Amino acid sequence: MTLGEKLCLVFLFLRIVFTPSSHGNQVVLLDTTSVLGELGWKTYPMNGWDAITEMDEHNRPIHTFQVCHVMEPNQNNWLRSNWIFRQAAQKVYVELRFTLRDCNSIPWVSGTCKETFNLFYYETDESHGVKFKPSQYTKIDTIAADESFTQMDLGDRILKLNTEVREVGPISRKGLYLAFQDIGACIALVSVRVYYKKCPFTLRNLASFPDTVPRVDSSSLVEVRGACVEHAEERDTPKLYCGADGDWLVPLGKCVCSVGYEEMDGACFACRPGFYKAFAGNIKCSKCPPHSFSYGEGAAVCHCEKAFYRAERDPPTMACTRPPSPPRNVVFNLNDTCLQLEWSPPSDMGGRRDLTYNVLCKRCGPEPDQCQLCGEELRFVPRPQGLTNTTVTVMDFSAHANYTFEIESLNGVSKMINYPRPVAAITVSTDQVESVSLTVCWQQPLNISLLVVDYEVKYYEKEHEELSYSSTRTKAPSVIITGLKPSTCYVFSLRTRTSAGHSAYSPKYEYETTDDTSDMASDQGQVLVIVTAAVGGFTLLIILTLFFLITGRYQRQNPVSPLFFSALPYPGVKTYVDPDTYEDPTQAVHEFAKEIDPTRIRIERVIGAGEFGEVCSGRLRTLGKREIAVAIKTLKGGYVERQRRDFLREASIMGQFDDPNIIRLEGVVTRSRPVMIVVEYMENGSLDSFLRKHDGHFTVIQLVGMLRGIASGVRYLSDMGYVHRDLAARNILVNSNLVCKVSDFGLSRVLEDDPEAAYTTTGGKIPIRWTAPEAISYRKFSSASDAWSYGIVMWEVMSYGERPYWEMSNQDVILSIEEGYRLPAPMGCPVVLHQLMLHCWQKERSQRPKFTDVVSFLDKLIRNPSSLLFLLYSLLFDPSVSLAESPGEVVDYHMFISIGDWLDSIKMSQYKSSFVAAGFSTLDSVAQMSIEDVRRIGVVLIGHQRRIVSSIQTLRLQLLHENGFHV
Ligand code: ACK
Repeated sequence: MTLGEKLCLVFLFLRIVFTPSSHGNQVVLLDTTSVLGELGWKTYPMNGWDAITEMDEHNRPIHTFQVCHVMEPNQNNWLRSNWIFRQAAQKVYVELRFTLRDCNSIPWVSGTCKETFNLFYYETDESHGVKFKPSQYTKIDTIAADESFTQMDLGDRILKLNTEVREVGPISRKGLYLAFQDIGACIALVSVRVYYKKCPFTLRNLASFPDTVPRVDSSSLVEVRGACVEHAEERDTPKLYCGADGDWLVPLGKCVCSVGYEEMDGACFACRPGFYKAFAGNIKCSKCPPHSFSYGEGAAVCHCEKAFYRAERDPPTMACTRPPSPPRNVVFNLNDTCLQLEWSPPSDMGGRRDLTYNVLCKRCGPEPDQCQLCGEELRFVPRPQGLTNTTVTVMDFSAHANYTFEIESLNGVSKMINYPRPVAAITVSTDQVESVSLTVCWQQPLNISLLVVDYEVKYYEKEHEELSYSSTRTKAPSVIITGLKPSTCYVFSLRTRTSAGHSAYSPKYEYETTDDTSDMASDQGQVLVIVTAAVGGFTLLIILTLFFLITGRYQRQNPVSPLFFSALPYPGVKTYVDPDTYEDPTQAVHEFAKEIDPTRIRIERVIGAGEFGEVCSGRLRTLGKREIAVAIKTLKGGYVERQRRDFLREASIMGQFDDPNIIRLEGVVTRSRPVMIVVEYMENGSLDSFLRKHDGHFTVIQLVGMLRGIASGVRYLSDMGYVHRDLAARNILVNSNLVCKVSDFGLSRVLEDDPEAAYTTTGGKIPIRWTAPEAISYRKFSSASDAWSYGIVMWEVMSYGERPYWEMSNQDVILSIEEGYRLPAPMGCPVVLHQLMLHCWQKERSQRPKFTDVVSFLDKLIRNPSSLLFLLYSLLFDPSVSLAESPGEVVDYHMFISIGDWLDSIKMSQYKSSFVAAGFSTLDSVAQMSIEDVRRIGVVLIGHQRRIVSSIQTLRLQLLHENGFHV
């Protein structure tokens, strides 16, 4: 045995421990550590490289090749692998692990000992019988050791294992041989691993991407198109790029779950029975709207219950509805030229608001069955069909005839039924038309700054009170009223319509006509004079005095006394003035905001950062020497004039408002530095973070109370003619009493500051998720677009500060809204509140609710919490319906006979034993539980706590309702 062989053999007695390298995205073509039998590699010459196979502790072979002819010159020892099939690889990686002896540590070998070896390859389609010819081989690299070992290392039995990786490629033949050339080093080749890299099969954005082999050129990526998973469809072509290292890069596009399917853990699952999903998108299945159901799985829409329908244009999110009941209380008012029919709306609107009326006229003979349809000679004003008001005027009828009018109420689903629809009928005989006429005059109001559009005189027979009344409009300050009955007491009142709207009605005046109808022939008839005059001052007042001047037969019913009424629609409400209309913005600030002496302000701490500088909390000494808590917005130094103007614009706007639900401006500091805006302090900060911090802590009624406050604030703004444009929970502040106030004013500047605002194609910057479609597309901002945003705020509140549309991109939000998708009800949100949200998100902006109606709707809910269980939103929303009249439909908790059933129904079955173990075994006892109780029994996940607590609240309301509870 040569010295070299001795040196080399020493390796075998040392345990070489190596950790496996990562194989995540590698396809291994050869790994000598996993070959169980002989490797069968060839050596040239035979006594050059030496193959030694040892067994490891798991009895697996370690194939090692050694060579160590360091004493002899001109070594040329080759070791050749077997043929390696390259499979799909275009480029392969060769990983070598070896030890190498340091020549300096071997005496007497200088000149002959080497510290490198060479790696070669030869690509060929032939897998067998290829003779070894070194000249065919291409050199890959000379391999040197990072760490060679010495005699001392041998003594310590520490072996330094080197790992070297080399790339080989591009390879086009079926396979390759590797060859190792030793030129006189002392090497032990411990393992050889040949692999190629691939981007492995993956699922991303509901699309699957196959195993992909990267390009040889490491700077170019392979574009791979994904295939949507089952029940998903492409939204934008899903793509990934396969990088040279086998990593997937740059995900683009995506698939979304198809109609009837929802996303869960990267797959699309069918909606459960009772749920539906009408639009493709990554949204959850929604519960079927009221009066609809889905029996099977994967429903795209829910079918209407028997006798309930959906009109062609009703969105699938809308409850199924039914035709209305007939109109009620039909009355008529007849004079010699016209017949006015009037009725009350039906008691059951069928759950819809698109109510119209048709009037059918029949002319009847003496017998009831001798009726035929009236001819075209009869004129209906405005028309006989499709009436939206509860009145119609019929003209050109014949005297001495019997007419029967059938009035039918219709809504969007009336044509769905083909059986005869119930009508309300009234028969009118025109025999009695004998009347007197009366001229009513009044004096034009003086000093009215507003333009008078016209006057309306309303009158009715005193005996019939206001059941049926007539009214007439005129631009002149007088009108001749014909067709009055002789010897009948009438009640009159008058109102003015100005450019600002209607005034209130004047007080009522009574007048009894005489029995003398002969005046009909005279031009003048009987005359009633109402004298009006205007008094100065901001609010328009009109004095009405009545004189009854009836030629020859003077009668006086009321004492002559001055009476006052307001002619403006909202007495005392100012309109908002855009500060930008002031040439000098400083003038606007001083018009609307008080200048505060800065010595009255004490800044205590910084509470946040605004666009223009810090927001601090502190105290303000009022002029009455009291100290109040305030928030102080500062304008940081180094501002330019434009920034100062933009900063103070907010104060100019806020200073015009005075409402308990609008953040109050205390004043400004503009005459010294820093420039400040001082506003009332709101202890709980902004609503979104407040709700997120207190997830699940409030009752539904408390949340509705907050929403009511916000709606009332925005009602005030819209009455003032101010459009907020950026209503969002982050722009609402909450004080220690949970009172919510609208803040962040400043028009376009607000949007510039808002981190949510994104630039649109039309150039503006808009908080897409909160903004109505017409405002996004063509910047049509109005109180109706504020109503849309208010609906989003409702959703944020009811979901405790969840991000609207979650992680959907702005582009997807716009698209899905366009496709009719609307946010589903947050968990535990009563249906009526979600329906109000949907009402706010009507595409047609005129159909969105007015803030005054929203406030009164929420008031009704607060006054009668059990109404949160009513499903008939449209009934509740109708301002004319009081809750006492509309019991609606109540979710029946009697279905849940046990705690187990209840928990099953809210998908929280896993907590059954926790409830029972903690002694909560009846629904009554559960209804008493607080959130702390829920936590105590072991519900730790916040989402679960929330689901259970909201269901407990509903349950509690149900129980209260059953016990006749009323607030
Ligand atoms: O969520 P927050 O605590 O509430 O953080 C922001 C921060 O200042 C930056 O705007 C808070 N903030 C703004 N105005 C007021 C205020 N009037 N009262 C209390 N905190 C306020 C807001």
